[in-house]
Amino acid sequence: MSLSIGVIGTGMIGREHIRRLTTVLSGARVTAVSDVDDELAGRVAAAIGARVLPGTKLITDPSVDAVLICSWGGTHAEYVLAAIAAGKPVFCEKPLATTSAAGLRILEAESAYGRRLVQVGYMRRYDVAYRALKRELDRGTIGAPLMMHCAHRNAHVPSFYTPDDMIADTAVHEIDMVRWMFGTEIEAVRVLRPRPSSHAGELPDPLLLILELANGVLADVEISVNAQYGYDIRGEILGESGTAALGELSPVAVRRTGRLTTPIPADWRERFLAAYDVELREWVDTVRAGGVVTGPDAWDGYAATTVSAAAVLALRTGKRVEVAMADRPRLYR
Ligand code: NAD
Ligand code: ISE
Repeated sequence: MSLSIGVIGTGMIGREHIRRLTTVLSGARVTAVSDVDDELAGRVAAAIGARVLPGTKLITDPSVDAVLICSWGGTHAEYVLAAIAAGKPVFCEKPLATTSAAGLRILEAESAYGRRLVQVGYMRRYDVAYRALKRELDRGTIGAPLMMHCAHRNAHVPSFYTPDDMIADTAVHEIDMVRWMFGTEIEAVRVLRPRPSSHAGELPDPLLLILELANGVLADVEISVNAQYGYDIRGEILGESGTAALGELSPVAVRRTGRLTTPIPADWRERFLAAYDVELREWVDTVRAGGVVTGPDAWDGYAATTVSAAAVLALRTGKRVEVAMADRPRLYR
């Protein structure tokens, strides 16, 4: 029997995931959708033969086995809590919550339920290049890690993008990735403001985050959200005896008139296409089999949100901010 999924939020990534669930992956169908934009929800539902339901009704509806949340970040926690209360598996796009307190409420609710139902959409953990980089690190190929240099460049962002979004919406991916890469927590964060780009309007763009990990590794993260030339994600680890970096990913290289050119992805949809496929395929397969999901869990979501909130404070104050994290509940140990 295929898994019946209800999707909340039919914007950019909601529609991407619906396309993936209905035309790429097997074993799942989208039976209901929800969006505060009724007209949009209606159009999306009509195209796939699904029903339109208000978000909280969708979660409890008997035709929905599992929930996929793709609405704006500030709405995620309420829907995740409703899914836990209904005892339904829930895949929540990042961030899990927009405040550390809301993340903590989710940890408490899931712990009280007694079984992990929540997975968070930190898809870099499923990306072939990040996985290869982690394999080299774990094999000890480059010796003990000392630093990681990261860059996260968006060609453009919408005009409503705020300085906080540069961290909570964009840098939060690197925050999750370095925790996973090094298997340790981030203890403190600083945010520096280089000379702003003339393409950035009022935004302090680019930013440079310095993440201090509990194992002594320092990760620097360049966030540029008006990079113009394309979507470019970089990462290099400096170890005691070598370096390992994400490779160049283009399937084609053109040599012509004295130049070598390779295409650069336009945006996250193109760059992480395959990672989203693997991420959702594993989630669907595990939930269908009645298993416990193995991807980034509510603790990972809580930790990323807590570090991101510390980084927002560091951006606003210009100070080094220590990350105040709750004790990890037994369910996530
Ligand atoms: P979007 O604005 O294109 O779509 C969001 C949709 O949610 C909109 O249609 C909006 O009307 C709807 N919505 C807002 N509040 C709602 C509510 N209370 N109930 C139901 N629907 C509601 O945004 P997007 O780019 O698709 O991003 C959505 C989420 O996905 C964000 O949290 C974002 O961070 C995340 N995202 C993750 C990735 C990734 O790489 N993993 C990429 C893009 C977006
Ligand atoms: C977007 O929400 C994502 O999650 C993308 O992966 C990220 O690159 C982009 O900066 C965000 O706006």
